Amino acid sequence: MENQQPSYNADQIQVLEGLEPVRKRPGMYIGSTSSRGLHHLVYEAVDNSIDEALAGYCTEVTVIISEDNAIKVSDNGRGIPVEIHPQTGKSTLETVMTILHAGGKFGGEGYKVSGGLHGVGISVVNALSEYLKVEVKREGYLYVQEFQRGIPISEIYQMGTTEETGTSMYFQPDPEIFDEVIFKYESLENRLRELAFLNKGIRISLEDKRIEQEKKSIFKYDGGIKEFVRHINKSREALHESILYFEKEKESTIVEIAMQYTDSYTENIFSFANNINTQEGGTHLSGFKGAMTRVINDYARRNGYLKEKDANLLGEDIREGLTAIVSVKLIDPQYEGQTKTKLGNSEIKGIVEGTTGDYMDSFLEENPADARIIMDKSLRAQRAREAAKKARELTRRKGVLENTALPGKLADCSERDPALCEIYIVEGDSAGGSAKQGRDRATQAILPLRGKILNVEKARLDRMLNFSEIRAMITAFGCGIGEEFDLAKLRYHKIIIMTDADVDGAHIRTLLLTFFFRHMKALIESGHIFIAQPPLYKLSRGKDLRYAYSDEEMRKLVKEMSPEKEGMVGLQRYKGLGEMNPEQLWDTTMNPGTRTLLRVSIDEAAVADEIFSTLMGEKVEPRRQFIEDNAKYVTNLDV
Ligand code: 0RA
Repeated sequence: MENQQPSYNADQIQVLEGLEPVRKRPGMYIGSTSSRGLHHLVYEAVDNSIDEALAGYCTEVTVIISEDNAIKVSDNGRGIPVEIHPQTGKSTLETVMTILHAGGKFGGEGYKVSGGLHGVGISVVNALSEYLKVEVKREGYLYVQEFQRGIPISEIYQMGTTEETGTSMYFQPDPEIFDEVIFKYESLENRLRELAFLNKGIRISLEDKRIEQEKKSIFKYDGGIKEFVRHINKSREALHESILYFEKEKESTIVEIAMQYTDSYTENIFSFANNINTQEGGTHLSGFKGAMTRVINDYARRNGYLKEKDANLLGEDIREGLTAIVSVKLIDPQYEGQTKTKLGNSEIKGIVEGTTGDYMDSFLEENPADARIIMDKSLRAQRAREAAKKARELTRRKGVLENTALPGKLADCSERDPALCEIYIVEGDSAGGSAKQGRDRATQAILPLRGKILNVEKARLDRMLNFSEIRAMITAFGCGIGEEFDLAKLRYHKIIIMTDADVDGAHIRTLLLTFFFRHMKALIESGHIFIAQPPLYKLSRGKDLRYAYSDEEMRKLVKEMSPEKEGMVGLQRYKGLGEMNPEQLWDTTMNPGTRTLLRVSIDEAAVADEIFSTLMGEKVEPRRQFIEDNAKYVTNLDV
């Protein structure tokens, strides 16, 4: 867009909108005012620097969590222009900071590649910060301007000279807007690592300067998504050494794909559009899958892997064990779907299908040894699928998977509206017994599980169905599994995992979550999976009975209950759910009026995958390393 000379093109006559709507309805612009929305501010600021890098003018982005829990995002790009903007009569800097959606249009860039999930622009960060200071190094000078809740509290001023160029923003999110202003290092770290993988060569660093938690991470991947695939596969056994990779530009869309087969039984494809994780997939993913299925079948026929009489390989056969990153960068992305994470641009399907097809055709021709490995894996998956189908038909004939034959161990509830029903998956028969007696029979069903369930990370679906605990869950939930999964048939809208607060309990919980993640992912995505929070301690003094859910709360309660003499409080540490009687279990953990439930979500699919494959996979060393590195994090990862 030519915006330097004044002209009267229709697309340049636009309403200049101030920032009041952003403060009135923040959720509309950043999704929510929870922790998630708070972190979104950082990503919005970082996206602007990434855009500058993608335009070819910036190599480094640094993010600092300052001692006062504010954020500073800096880059070494060209710096936001400071001259008077013809349309507003103010500096471009002030225009970009104070006018909604001004970023792209006023900045004069052809197109913005990242621009955040909501693509809202830096002015939104300004509007939602109680204080923001922007520094621009440009044309020999350092310029500064300060704002409060989006309103300039200074003119733009010069603060000396500099040979450098770049932009930096320091901002304090507004506590009037956000539920809580506390930044999580791990959340920022995960997203910045992902951005570094998706934008090869950019150095992105994160530094925590808060007292007692000083930390620093630096991410720079010259191999980009190729290294992303290696990272994802580090806890898996790769079937071939090389990582398949290509980057191609077609009709101003950049397609970049990396992949590698592993001996795993699940597919692991992550798709991105303009650096946004498209969790619901979309046209780019369809194009990729379509091309893979077509090219591999063609190759299999041409080279005798499939005989004339053989059935074609299905998409799921050729994707078993495949880890892939599909990343596209395009002009004007359209997002659809429930969570607006499904790419809708129809022209992208053909572009990805074409580029992937061309690349795969030559790769298979030029690398017959790797091609053989891919053929063998796909053919084995096809045979296993056919065997599993037979096994399923057999089990179905025996009635095990039928909705009507509810498992014997299930104590069902009487309510029939699934929206009002809950099912507690309880560890062990004894806790199951207490839960059965303590529950609200109308709405709460109890399914006790005996001992450990099978680690599904190490087995295909057909083997899993041999386990009665797995079958009991499938039949109780009522929504089937695998291809036949149907969320609409779910019999309980809350599925609540209730395990002991010890290592075994955590293990069972992880096994259950892995099972849901791999085979009933929609249950997690649609927010139906919860984790119960049983208390860790019982405190008593005379008739005064209280429960503590953390060590911190326990210490607080001890003080509260015995202000004068500490020794008088009876303290019991619960080792398992079985130590509570039915009434106590109801009071502390199951009563919908007073209990706390944690809803399980998978915002960061690649991270979730890493966690499950590392904790549950075959390789021991990465698991040991992961647990060592993340001892603190693992306790919270699944919620
Ligand atoms: C518009 C034009 C130009 C740079 C930028 C925007 C810019 C914005 C941000 C936000 C964060 N970092 C940034 N870096 C650059 C360049 C105009 C020119 O020099 O020709």
